[in-house]
Amino acid sequence: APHYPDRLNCGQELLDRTVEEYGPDRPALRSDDGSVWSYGELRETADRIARVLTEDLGVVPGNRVLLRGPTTPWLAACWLAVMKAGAVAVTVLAQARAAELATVCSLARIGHALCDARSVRDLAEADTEGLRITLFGGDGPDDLTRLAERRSGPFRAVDTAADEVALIAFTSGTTGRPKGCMHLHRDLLAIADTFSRRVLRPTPEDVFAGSPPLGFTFGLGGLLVFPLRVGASALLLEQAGPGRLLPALERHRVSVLFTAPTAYRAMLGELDGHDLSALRRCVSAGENLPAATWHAWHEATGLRIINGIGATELLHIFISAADDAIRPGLTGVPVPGWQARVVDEHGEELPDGEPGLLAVRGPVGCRYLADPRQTEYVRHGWNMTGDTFVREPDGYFRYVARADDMIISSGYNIAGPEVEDALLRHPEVAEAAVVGRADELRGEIVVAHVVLREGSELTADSLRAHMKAALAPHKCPRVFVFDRSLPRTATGKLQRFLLRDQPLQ
Ligand code: 3SK
Repeated sequence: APHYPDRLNCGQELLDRTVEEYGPDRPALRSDDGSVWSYGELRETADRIARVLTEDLGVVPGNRVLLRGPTTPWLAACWLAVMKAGAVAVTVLAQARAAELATVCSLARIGHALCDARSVRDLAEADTEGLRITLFGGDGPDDLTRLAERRSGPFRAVDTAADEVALIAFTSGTTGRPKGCMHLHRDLLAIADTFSRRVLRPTPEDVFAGSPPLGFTFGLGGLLVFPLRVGASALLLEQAGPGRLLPALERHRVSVLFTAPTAYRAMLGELDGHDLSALRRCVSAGENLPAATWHAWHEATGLRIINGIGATELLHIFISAADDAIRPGLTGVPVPGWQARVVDEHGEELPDGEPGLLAVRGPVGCRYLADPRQTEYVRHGWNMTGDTFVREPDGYFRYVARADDMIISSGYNIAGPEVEDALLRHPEVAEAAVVGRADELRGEIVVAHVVLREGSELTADSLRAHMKAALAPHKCPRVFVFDRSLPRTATGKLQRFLLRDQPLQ
């Protein structure tokens, strides 16, 4: 695991030290309109914002500052400014509405918010007594953009302890009250010095891009922390749906891509005519990557997707594999610096080959802000991610399902993702989600929700025949439901509980 000095400011490390090492002229942040901020410009903007925070807004070290807006260079500069000012960035997804924002502001005792002028409505409507909102990108006289113009000169990063809280990343999960995951200055460097440095291995020439927003730690790492740590650049896209991503990858000659399995599948249908010759690294996380998707992407592009599992609680990816170490359909091995094992409900390690609960530990741990669920997540010194995995005899970890998504039918344990992988191997299936539904006779039955590719007229009978050829009979879905889309969270995770609760026609 990486070691850091006791005093450490991650904003200083990611920005000032990178400028020192690589010079101010290298490109740092790119936008889809072709504009580029060099490292020198990024540092100057972040320093101006840090001055506004400390000199105009009265922010002092330890204050919590909510950051809200689409993924833009200004949002990134605000994040770096908050770090350098020794304050705590509080992030929440753009999709969060007034009620969730009010909960977050009261839980995290937020005094200040820096908010993109386009994203203010819900925040302004939220019941957030005492919150001071400063907008950026607008045209008001008090807009942060104006205030920052009036402040200049280098800002010396506050001398923070390596284990001071730097970030509170809120996750709403699939259900329940939002949880704030507190991360330290050293944690933000640790994700760059473990997954990024040891598995991804970027160079200063790389151009990063992807779909997860900066408000999701998958995006914060992949689009800001990792490129900055090595002096590379990142293309920040405000709209990064598959339709936008593909042309942007081509136009900006992106070499490192971060996105989720659904986006890889969606891009597969649109690849024709796009020049992706600059692309050399493709990272997939946020959801399980089915082997069918890995192979289809490899066949179409020649690129081997780096699969990974991460969590907001642990900031970024902790099991993965790259290059020749990749085994399609498996997640990989613990990232150097991390440990993982499969345990039973008492925390006892299970033999290889037996499915159980994934337990991990490493340089970053789960620290919920004032939340009793802390003791469910951290048990016996291990972080319990809530996933069921199998450790293969060669040490590779294979994803089975979310622990609460296992289907039990006629006494058999069935993992939805295995059935989904078989569905996705049918060329006319675009998306698939498999859930268990209560059944008097069998306890649960396997139900497949399927989205077909455009123009497909595939019937349940032919899909049933495909599944019978692919899987043991007890795993084959009894019911097929054809949907136009599948319900997903703002971070792209399938909301299986909504499918389970949906009435069958
Ligand atoms: O939540 C996730 O799935 C995730 C994946 C990779 C990195 C970070 C996160 C939060």
